[in-house]
Amino acid sequence: MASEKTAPVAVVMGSDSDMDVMESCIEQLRHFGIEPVVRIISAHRTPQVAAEFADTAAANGIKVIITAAGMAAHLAGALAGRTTLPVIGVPLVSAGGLEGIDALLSTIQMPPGVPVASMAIGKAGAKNAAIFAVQILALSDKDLREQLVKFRRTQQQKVIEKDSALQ
Ligand code: RP5
Repeated sequence: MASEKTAPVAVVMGSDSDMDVMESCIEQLRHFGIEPVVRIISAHRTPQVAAEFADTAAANGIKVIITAAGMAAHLAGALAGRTTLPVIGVPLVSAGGLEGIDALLSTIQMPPGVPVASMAIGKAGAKNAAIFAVQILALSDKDLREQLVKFRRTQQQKVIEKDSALQ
């Protein structure tokens, strides 16, 4: 795992039970050559650790923070309130929860002044969080920009091939 000093992206999840879904986020980042800092930090169970992480993230070289949490998912907002780094939130489905709607609303409904970029619920959101983080970094990174163009082209080609196979 890359050290916080050099990794530009952090993937922070509220529980180890979120890891199954967030693996797809981590894998997607690796596809673009980014080895993220991965942490399990809970806004509710370890609030002091969350505060310290947010307070030191920028100084540790992190440029984008991706968070993932289920239920009353306050992790993204709790971190966003303590840093000016962009925070991307992935709402997750939890056992006994409300199919992720609870986490979606908790993540997305931020008060004006402290934005969180909320993705879709679950795996799609986890993957998109990685791509969105890359898009942010690509603003000042030509290599990432080129990789994104290639990624989109490959994606487009796959759909066209599937369509052709049906004709
Ligand atoms: C959230 O509560 C976590 O992000 C997780 O999605 C959910 C349940 O956590 P566990 O009880 O599985 O640790 O804080």
